[in-house]
Amino acid sequence: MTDLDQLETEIASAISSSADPAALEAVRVSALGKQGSVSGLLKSLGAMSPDERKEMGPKINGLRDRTAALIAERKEALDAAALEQTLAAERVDLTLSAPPRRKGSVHPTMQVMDEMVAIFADMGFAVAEGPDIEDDFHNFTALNFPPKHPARETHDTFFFHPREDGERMLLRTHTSPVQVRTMMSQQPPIRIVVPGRTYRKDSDQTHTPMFHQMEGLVIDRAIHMGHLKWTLETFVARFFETDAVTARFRPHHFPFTEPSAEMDIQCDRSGGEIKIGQGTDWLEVVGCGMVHPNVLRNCGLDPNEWQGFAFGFGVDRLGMLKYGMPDLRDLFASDTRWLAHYGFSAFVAPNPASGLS
Ligand code: 2NL
Repeated sequence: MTDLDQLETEIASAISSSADPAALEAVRVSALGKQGSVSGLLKSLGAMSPDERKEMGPKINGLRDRTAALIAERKEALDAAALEQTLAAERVDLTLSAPPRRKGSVHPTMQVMDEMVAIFADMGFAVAEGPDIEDDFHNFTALNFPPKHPARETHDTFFFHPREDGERMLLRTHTSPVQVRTMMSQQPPIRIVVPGRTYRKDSDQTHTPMFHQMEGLVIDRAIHMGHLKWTLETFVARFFETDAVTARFRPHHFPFTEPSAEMDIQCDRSGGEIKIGQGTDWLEVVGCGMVHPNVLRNCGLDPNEWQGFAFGFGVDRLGMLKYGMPDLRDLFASDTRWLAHYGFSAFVAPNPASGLS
């Protein structure tokens, strides 16, 4: 056996025994690569005599061609085997049910607003909305805030830089400017609730710089505090889904109402959670009062002809009470695990006939 035959036998055996593409590639490099054994033989042709080259040239080239063909054949076989193995190992079970899709949920504050609107709409209230960015007149002056009232200070209210005309716009500190706009643009009777975002420079365990309010306003002839009392008591009973609540009105002060009051409802805090409609504790739920004559006049209404009542709820706080959420700041933390727990289905809109929540 010549040296060439010997080399060819060795290469052929290395090719047929290479078990994967990487091993085969190593064999190819050792034979046909730049430093490979067959390549070395091809290079040696240049140094031979013409006769020798005539004899050895076809033999070495033949060796090179047969080696390349063997490698190609082996590569095809290895690739086919790898594919077979993948097909055997990776099966798709078409009977398997699809993994659950992540669903969003309605934020508790929005759910509570929807519940409140559903109840007030059932009583005949319309919903009114207005801008978050307000001017001094609609947020303070029309509402009978005296010129030096602390809420007008930059300490309590977010002000923008003054405009060219000197007007300092602000983030509304309550939704009342929407009621002012409604009184100035519509003839009474007026029955509206105003849900929306409000802003104050407050930040601690029970206050966030942005929070949600729902105010209400009723203007008609001969409206009195009895109407206010029935409206709020009926609302609270429906909201907390109890037959009756015991409420008390504590005297209070707001610049925009006279008289003013805060309404508390009786509750039981003894068991850790708050139970409405029983017990000996009191829970503050809403501020309210009869619309101040100055406010009516500022909005173009004659107080001798029209009277009304108004109220304001803190929506975030009311939701915490109803759904037992201990920390106000969780409402604004955007923690998806918390939201999945306290959130509501988007497919069940609250309405007073089928239940609120
Ligand atoms: C509170 C108190 C209240 C009003 C809001 C109001 C609006 C107009 C005229 C008169 Cl345009 N009053 N709103 C009245 C009483 C209380 O909110 O502490 N809410 C969280």
